[in-house]
Amino acid sequence: MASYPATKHRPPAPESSSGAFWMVATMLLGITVAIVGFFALMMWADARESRDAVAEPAASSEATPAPDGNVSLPLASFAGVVPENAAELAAAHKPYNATLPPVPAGDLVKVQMTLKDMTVQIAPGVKYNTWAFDGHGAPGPTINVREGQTVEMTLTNGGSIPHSIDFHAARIAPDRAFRDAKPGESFTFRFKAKDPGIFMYHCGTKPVLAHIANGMYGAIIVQPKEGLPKVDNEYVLVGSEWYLNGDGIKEPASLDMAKARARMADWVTFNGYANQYVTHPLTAKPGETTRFWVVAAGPTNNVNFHVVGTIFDRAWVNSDLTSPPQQGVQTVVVPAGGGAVFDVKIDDEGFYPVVSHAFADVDLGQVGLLKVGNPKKAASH
Ligand SMILES: [Cu+2]
Repeated sequence: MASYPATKHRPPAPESSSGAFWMVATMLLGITVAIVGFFALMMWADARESRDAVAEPAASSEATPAPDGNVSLPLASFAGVVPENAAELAAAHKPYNATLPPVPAGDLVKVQMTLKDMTVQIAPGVKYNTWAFDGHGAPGPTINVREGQTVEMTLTNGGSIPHSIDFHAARIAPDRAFRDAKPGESFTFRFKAKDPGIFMYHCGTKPVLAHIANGMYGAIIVQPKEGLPKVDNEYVLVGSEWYLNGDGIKEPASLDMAKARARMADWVTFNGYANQYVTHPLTAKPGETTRFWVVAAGPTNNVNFHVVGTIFDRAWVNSDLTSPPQQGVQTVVVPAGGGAVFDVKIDDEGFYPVVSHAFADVDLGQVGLLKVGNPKKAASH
């Protein structure tokens, strides 16, 4: 900064004591300028520091708590954690019946569901506190109707908090039909099954992520009026994943909402229990055609449906049963909240793994076997 000699602008100094006065005044002015300069420098440095702090990510190791008190990191995984006698428990487990139930007769199909808090096993020796369906667990019962039938749904809330039921197969005002039922309350609504396909149903009470993650889902099938090509075996597979706050071995686990948000599943299943159709395979005879009705319940994961060792002869992608099926397809994405239908004719005896080809999910339990004929030994897929 340039400085100017004060004397230049100074009026002529009177003789004697006024010289000392100007000397003191000049010194005071100099000191003032120095102080003001010092503070200006400090303020500039401060401003620069705060700008840098905004630009740089927070270095703090503490996670920000989520609104429900969960912290987002770190998250503990219980993937694959089973007790020592897991093989024995898996063999003793009664698998969820995947066989498609028959279509009831008549124009009106009455469905009764009771929601209930219950502890179920989701893998050998792994217990989980669900909000699920009385008499079924998770998934709920498979409903199979024909296009044109009317479904009369009676929902009873036997749980401890409000729940609801959202049918993707319905065209209906959701604020009335899919409303919350208080604990102990029952209510009934009807809808006409107008659109053929396989559809998800689920509890739609907020937060939906928690209600689906806790087991509140299932499949409803609407057969097209004119029917699909006749097949020999029909199986329904509902994909879903589980997020645990403990290993579930000594004490039942409950939902870890932070893991559900982070998509960090511990177990991924077909029909609610890891690997159950590996231990208890689905069956077909050589030369038969098998139909898979698949829903991805999520709450978040898709099912990348694939049968190892074969190719789909017919695939109704997105369960659009009003259009011709695709042919010769290897893998089809069934989106979370969506469905698809697959026909496969297998001639050679053997074990054919049925998977989501997102292999992290196979690793976490979303795999089964289709046993064709009477092969000697299970495949190792
Ligand atoms: Cu619910």
